[in-house]
Amino acid sequence: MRLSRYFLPILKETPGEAQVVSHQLMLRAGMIRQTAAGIYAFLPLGLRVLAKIEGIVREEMDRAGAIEVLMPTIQSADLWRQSGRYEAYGPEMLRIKDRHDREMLFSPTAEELFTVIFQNGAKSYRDLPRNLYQIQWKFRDEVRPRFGLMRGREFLMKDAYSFDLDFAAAKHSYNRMFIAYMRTFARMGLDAIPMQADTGPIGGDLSHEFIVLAPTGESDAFYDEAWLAARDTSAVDADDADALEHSISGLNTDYAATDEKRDLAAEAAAGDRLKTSKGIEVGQVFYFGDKYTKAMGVTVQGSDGQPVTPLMGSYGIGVSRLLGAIIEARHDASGIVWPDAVAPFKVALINLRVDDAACLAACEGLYAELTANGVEVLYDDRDERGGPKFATADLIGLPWQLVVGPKGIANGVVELKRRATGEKTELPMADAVARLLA
Ligand code: 5CA
Repeated sequence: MRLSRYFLPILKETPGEAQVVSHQLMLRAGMIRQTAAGIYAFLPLGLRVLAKIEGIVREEMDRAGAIEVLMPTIQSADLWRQSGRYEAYGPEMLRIKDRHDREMLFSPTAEELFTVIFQNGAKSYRDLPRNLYQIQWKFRDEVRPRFGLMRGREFLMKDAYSFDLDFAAAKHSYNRMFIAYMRTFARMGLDAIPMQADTGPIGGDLSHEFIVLAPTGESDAFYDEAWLAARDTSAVDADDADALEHSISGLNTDYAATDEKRDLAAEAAAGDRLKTSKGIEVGQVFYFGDKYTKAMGVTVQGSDGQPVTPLMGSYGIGVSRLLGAIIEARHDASGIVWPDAVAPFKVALINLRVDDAACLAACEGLYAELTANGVEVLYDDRDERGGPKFATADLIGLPWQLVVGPKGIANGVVELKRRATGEKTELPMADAVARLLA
């Protein structure tokens, strides 16, 4: 992408409306704009990151055996009356009337709809286990939307719903999601700690929140410092229910709980190892058994011909919130430092002298070659001085900067800078290309 033709409305000043660094940087880097309280437009750069995050979430869900669907955002009140949640949900639910005076709502979560859709398609025990998921916009009329995408009113969520015949199978489904979440967040460069959590309006008695430690987080976290060491869950075999249960209970021997689930005896046992911190909840998993299937009269035929009420869990990831969480974890004084896996482009190609024929030819050649090889390049071909170009590249945080100037070109070299470390290397053009293709 040529910057001269892109839509990247950078702000020079930090907007007064933003209190936390991720919100400030997203506004300054031209990623998002607020259109109403807690409601945001995604500009091209923000949309690219959102799509990268979605991509990782989708790959890990698919790998865990979940099946993607897409449900409507607008649902009927009657559907929610079947579970009793239409009245129970309270003012966070955005209630709407259509032209015929029918009561509708904008989905804040989707247990009811997935339950009905599942019932419609599943008749016997052979249709279970299943896990259906979507990546879809939600609306919650939060009293205090704040911190940009972190507590929005309209936000993008990945929500998955599992259906099983008995508790052992349902626990395996829960564990599969648990391990998929560990992998998902690790791929985004985040250390997310699973913590025992309260279930709130979703219900049930087993739940974990995945918390990224950050001073600007809104959750209170209490955990054993053993969690601060990296955990590698990549080798765990999620198909083997016993091995998976063993790995997860192994992980959970180290204490970690949110405010509502604190266990003072466990905290005393942790002694000096107990840490407290603010954190950002990037995902939550719930097991709630037959809460919805029973209320909504869902059964399938069991292997003995008798009706069985499926047991459910639901599993959410705050996809748009993750943009904020990643920036909170990965930034410096000059701007965002994107982890490679979610960066909107891999390289900022910076031409220091657009009026110099040799620089121009070198940049055009590099841009063509990198792009042809599938490298995502944002090419700063604007007629600007070096200073603002470097400032823009640092602010938007692309992992690499490839800098082309007249002195270097005279000697046949370009400069490659790694955004995360600031390390700069001068090297021949072909070597720079090879490094970026690796
Ligand atoms: N139905 C269940 C799981 S599918 C559910 O709704 N879970 S939840 O309430 O925990 O939401 C899932 C995730 O959405 C949360 O972990 C959080 O990361 C994100 N989320 C919740 N509220 C907001 C909000 N107001 N703004 C941005 N993200 C949010």
